[in-house]
Amino acid sequence: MAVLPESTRDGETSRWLTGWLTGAVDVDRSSLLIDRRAAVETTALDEHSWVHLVRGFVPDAAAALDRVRSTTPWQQQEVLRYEAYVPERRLSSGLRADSDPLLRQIDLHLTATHRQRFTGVAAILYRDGEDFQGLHSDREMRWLDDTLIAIVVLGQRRPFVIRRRAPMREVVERVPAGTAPDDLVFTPGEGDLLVMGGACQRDWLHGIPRADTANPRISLTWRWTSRRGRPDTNPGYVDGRQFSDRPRRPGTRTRRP
Ligand SMILES: O=C(O)CCC(=O)C(=O)O
Repeated sequence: MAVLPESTRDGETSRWLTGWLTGAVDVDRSSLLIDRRAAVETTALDEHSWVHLVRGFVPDAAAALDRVRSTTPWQQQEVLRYEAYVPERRLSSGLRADSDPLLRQIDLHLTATHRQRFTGVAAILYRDGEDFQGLHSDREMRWLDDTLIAIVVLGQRRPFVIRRRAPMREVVERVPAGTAPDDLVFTPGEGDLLVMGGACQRDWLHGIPRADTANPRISLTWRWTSRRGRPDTNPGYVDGRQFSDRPRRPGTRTRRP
């Protein structure tokens, strides 16, 4: 596997990254686990936000799913709701991008494509269709005017719903994700790459609703923010919500499943 040069002097890194994308960098093709030249389909959500979908980005997604599922130290995250910690309906884990050849190649590819260093990798396991993720945006990045969220999805194709953020007084979940007339629904899975960009985390929500399937789905997420603009200072779900005079407790806690 070719290695990205450490040096950023004299455009060496830039030339290397261009070579990676065009195939000019000398790589042992049999060790490639991604399709560097897979076509990118772009959907403009509005003039500030967009979604890229790259179908078949991980050609042998079934093998990748088995490996990531069996080697990841999955954790059960619990979220403080009122007075009780409630388990999330999914398992998750933080992985190092250099811990596995597939993750390393994806990381390299995202760096080459977007010319930014991402933070990665947040892994989520939806064990079956009962595991889900409600509509939300990745506000924990705080600077939301210009972000990239790149998600490689292994396993079951399921609706990935994108909805324009409503005014604060509207309760988002009143209309289930994927059923509002203006909802956009993508169905990444089986090795596709989906990237949300621009002001998508500021102006739009995304979620993975419950689905009628017994099959697993794994998402691997890389994030980047330009840190430009005004940071979002509203409390996030990790801050928890407490409606008593007991001392404030952490908004989330983690245990092994
Ligand atoms: O699983 C996915 O495809 C999306 C994950 C997600 O929205 C998140 O972790 O914030």
